[in-house]
Amino acid sequence: MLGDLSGLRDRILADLAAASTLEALEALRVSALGKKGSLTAAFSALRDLSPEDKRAAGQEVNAVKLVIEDALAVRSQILNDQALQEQIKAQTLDMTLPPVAMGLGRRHPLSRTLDDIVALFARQGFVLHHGPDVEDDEHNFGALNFPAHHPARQMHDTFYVDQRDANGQPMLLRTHTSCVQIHALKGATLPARILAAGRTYRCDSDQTHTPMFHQVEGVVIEDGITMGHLRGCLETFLANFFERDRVDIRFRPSYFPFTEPSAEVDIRCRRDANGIVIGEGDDWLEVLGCGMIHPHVLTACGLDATRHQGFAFGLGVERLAMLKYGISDLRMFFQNDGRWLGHYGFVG
Ligand code: 2NL
Repeated sequence: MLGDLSGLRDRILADLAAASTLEALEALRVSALGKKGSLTAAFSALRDLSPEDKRAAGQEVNAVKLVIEDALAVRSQILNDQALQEQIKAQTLDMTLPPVAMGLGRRHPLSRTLDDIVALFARQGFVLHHGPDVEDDEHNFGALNFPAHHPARQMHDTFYVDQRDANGQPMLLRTHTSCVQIHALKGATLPARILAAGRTYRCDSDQTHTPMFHQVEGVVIEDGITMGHLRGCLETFLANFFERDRVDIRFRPSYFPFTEPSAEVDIRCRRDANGIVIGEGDDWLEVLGCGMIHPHVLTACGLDATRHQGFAFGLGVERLAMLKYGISDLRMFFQNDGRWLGHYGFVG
């Protein structure tokens, strides 16, 4: 047993050098140094030697054991490093890659709806404008013909922030996207087709209201523009949005401070057991609001209301997304439930 000690050592060292996984290395350790291991057997064989031989042979076996333990430690270090490198490589996330393209996420149905709406109005020549979420009283109310202390201001359930404007009035979170239109109209060259899209805020939360929601608004100022043009613009948009050849709409008289006359727009629909079918049937469904821009609004934007006129409309993105995709609970939009997004989200 002790005779081929150097042969045993060389074989074990060769096996160690060839071990390519930590599991294989552990198996080798057990087969050499374990209870029934080959080197352990060499130690046991010392028992049968004379005391003089035992001493010299014992030192030899011990030396081999130390060499093998060293080799084990070195190989173990190398394999551990390799395993770590592989783990790091496997876990690498390239944050610059679009998650949707990697199959890791979905486009939120609201983002998709908002982009679709903007693209459809862009086809009709509207240019998209942006504005701040925190606004002053003048842009959110004053310029839009909400008189001071008018009850309509309360109707909007405004969120005020701890900051004041140049007139000492508290700043607020915009309650509609119309303020973006005011900013844009103030510097506009005419004719103008202006679109505003984004987040709006009202202190209201129940089954059909969330404190943050999205609007798209359009304003057109052009010589000779009429309510008839407004109707055509909305008919074209709604047919495209709901992917129908044409849709019937009807205008119902309404009231907004910033338009006169004002109308609510209904779309023809049918309600059946599966929900609402848009574009056919004998029912009507309200989809948006619109009107001719009030002269006070034009004046507030520095335009001569005796020479210029225009139309405007506003719509709720959540409402249109719910109708198009058959989503029944508004609050699901904001819960970021992965299962819900997996169902209603969009790939690409
Ligand atoms: C609705 C109704 C509407 C407008 C928004 C507007 C903007 C300016 C001047 C006049 Cl600068 N009007 N916007 C007009 C009519 C209706 O929104 O139900 N939105 C969800």
